[in-house]
Amino acid sequence: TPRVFSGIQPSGGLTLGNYLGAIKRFVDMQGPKFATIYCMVDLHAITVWQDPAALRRNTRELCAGFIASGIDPEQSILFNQSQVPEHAQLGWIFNCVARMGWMQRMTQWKDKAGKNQQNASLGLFAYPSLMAADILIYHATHVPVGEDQKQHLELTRDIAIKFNNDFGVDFFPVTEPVIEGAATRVMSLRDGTKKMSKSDPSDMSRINMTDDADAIAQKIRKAKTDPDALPSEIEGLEGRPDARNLVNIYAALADQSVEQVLAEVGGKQFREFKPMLAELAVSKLSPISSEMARLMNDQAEIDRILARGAERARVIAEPILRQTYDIVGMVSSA
Ligand code: AQP
Repeated sequence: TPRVFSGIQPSGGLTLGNYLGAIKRFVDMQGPKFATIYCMVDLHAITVWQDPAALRRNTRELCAGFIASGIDPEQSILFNQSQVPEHAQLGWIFNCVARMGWMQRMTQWKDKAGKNQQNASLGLFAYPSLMAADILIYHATHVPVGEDQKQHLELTRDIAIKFNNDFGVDFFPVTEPVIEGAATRVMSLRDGTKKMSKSDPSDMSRINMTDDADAIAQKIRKAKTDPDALPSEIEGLEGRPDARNLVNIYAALADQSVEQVLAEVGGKQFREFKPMLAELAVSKLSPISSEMARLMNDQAEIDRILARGAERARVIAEPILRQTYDIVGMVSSA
């Protein structure tokens, strides 16, 4: 069975962007077609400063978010990255395969490092190389992600190809990004040209998975829009990023296409559409947030799930690391 791998950073609370762009699609990929492996990438999170207590809490809350959204920890392998040391070990090998120039071209590096690159961590620069290791340590072939991760996945392919060429082997597979659906890029509620993000200083820019019904309704009511009515065809959303964003969110939450949504709501004003969207969002998200809160009451159980997931992950990762070391020429004890 082909393997699916994806991860989310415990660098803050989950947003609607993470849910629609990633977790909801992770749930869809569970089933007989794929072996699914989902990870809380804590080693990635610390590429920028994380308060240790907050990191621990965010990791557990993220695990609760996965399960509350429908990831079954029996069917999928669910774990946190630092408990499977093979990620970091393969990441080091890939640091020696990847080129500085490749990393320098990454838009996430440029955005996150900002003007003062000299002051960014070395880990932030090497982020995509560790991400390639996350995927390839399982020989995963399918990686569901949001649009913003496309460039990193291309780099993962480049690393796999260069490794195979350098050592004259056909060892690492070339992975396929799976970027599908209406919400591969959920935008800020305050600015339809900016990605909705955990780390945006404005809480009004995003819907958090832990927001209550009132907060969700208020954020949608205050979301930026334009004065025009909704179009009945998709072309009518061109040049209207805020309108497009709300329609995309509606479509993704309702499991409909954008065309279907516009056929239904075309001609309506935002003052009519926003309450519809708020009601839909609350009906889909509040069961998840209450289940998250319930799961967070038993942290020992969450820790057991993560430890068990890590054990299962290592069964796959350990032999692949051993073979990699062998290909590279490391002397082993066996
Ligand atoms: N706005 C988004 N729309 C669609 N997908 C999104 N993803 C993130 N934001 C959106 C997808 O969620 C997965 C996990 O992302 P991540 O936590 O590893 O990192 P990120 O992309 O950096 O997320 P944030 O929320 O923007 O965090 P910060 O603010 O810390 O940088 C990925 O599949 C991503 O595509």
